[in-house]
Amino acid sequence: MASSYLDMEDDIAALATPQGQGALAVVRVCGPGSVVRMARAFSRPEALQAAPGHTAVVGHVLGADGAAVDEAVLLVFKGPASYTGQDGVDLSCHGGPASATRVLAALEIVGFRPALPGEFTFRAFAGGKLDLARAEAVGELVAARTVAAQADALARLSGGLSREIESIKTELVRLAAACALRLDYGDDEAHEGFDEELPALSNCRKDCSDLAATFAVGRLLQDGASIAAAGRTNAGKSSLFNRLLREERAIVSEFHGTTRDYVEAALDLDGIPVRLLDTAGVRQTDDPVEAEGMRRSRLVASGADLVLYVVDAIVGLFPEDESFLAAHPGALRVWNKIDSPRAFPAPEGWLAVSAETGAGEPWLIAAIKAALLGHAGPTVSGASPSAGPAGVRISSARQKAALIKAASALGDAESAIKSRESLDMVAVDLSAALSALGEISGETTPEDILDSLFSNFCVGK
Ligand SMILES: Nc1nc2c(ncn2[C@@H]2O[C@H](COP(=O)(O)OP(=O)(O)OP(=O)(O)O)[C@@H](O)[C@H]2O)c(=O)[nH]1
Ligand SMILES: [Mg+2]
Repeated sequence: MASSYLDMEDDIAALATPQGQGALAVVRVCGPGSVVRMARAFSRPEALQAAPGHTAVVGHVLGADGAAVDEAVLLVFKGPASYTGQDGVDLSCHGGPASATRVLAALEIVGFRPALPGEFTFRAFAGGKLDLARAEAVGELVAARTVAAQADALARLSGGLSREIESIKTELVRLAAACALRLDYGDDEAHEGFDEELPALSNCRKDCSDLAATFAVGRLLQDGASIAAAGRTNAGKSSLFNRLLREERAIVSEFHGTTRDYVEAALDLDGIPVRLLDTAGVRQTDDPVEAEGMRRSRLVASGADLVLYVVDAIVGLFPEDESFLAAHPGALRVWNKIDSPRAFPAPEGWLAVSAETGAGEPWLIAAIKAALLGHAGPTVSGASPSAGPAGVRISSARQKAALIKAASALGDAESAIKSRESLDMVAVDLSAALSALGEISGETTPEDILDSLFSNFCVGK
């Protein structure tokens, strides 16, 4: 039978460091019987079992025949004062794939089950060590590709988002209690006097909407975006690509058709992890290889989050440019080579740049960021896309959906009060909002969603 996250009595093991060569490899085990089980594959079983939490024991991990498979430092954790809340051991063995493979095999022999992705963090969540928002932040922290994305995830892991959700929930619980009291003692005029709670209700709704709107930036920091440079041959796409990368990555030449296949590179654009793509320029050609390159480039450009459409300011606009832009209205229009005395002035709506001198680059970067944020949202009208009420941001679509659900239930509650509907209706809306917010912290999150959330983690986390 397939193992499940709910098999929390199992003793589990996994490699916590990446596969490959390194100074150390860390193998992690946890579970109620993990220390005793570990002792069965260790050269100093008594010392390990007697070790208090947060102490280290040095010895050899033993294989089935009792022979040493590696020397390791075992850091012992005793629940509940551990990451997962359960007993566990972090084994630092020698780096390199062979040591870790032999250690893991030795652990399986004594009955450890290979951990599922994110299973250690799941146990921390199930054991009440982390709420769901913080557990998600653990995965995001590991996956962060830029310093800004890492800092964003760390703020969530430190509880910034959880505290914000908790404070909205506390206020909603107070409102729900006030509502219930009125319903208990009320008569037909039960709604009277509740009008005074409208500002409090409206503040909660606004906090939920503002937080939902931070998804635009939060998602961009975590997931990043793909940006493709497209245009006719010789427009300066590869030159622009190299300038943005600060590296002579793609070949640049005065010959038309220099880039034959698309080239891609990772770029940290003011904290946004970007996959930057240079594509083959478009022109009439009889060369089947160049035609194939153009076909692939078109595919890449149509799959990108943003297209930088580059035109050579020395030759100006051609009908092909107009038809590309008509088909890609979201593309940023880049008028390149403005340093040349022969350059035509940039038409309205075009960003004048020089890939060669860097002129106009700050405006180009600002326009790219604005375009990416425009693409990502915000979907809650009137809300700021930057940071939420307490400077925190959300980063998952699941959190955003829950916040929109909560905001909409609170909007319904406001309308019910204003139109003097029965307070029963208000109570139902408040309870719906609380339950939606509970999905973020994990109190009301269905099991299948938990499964899919943790299965996106890496093994060993
Ligand atoms: N003066 C000037 N020349 C530029 C500028 N950008 C590119 N060039 C020149 O334009 C020519 C073509 O540049 P590339 O970057 O190779 O152009 P491309 O769009 O990648 O061309 P293909 O790969 O053929 O599609 C080269 O000779 C570059 O040096 C610029 O900003 N100013
Ligand atoms: Mg090129």
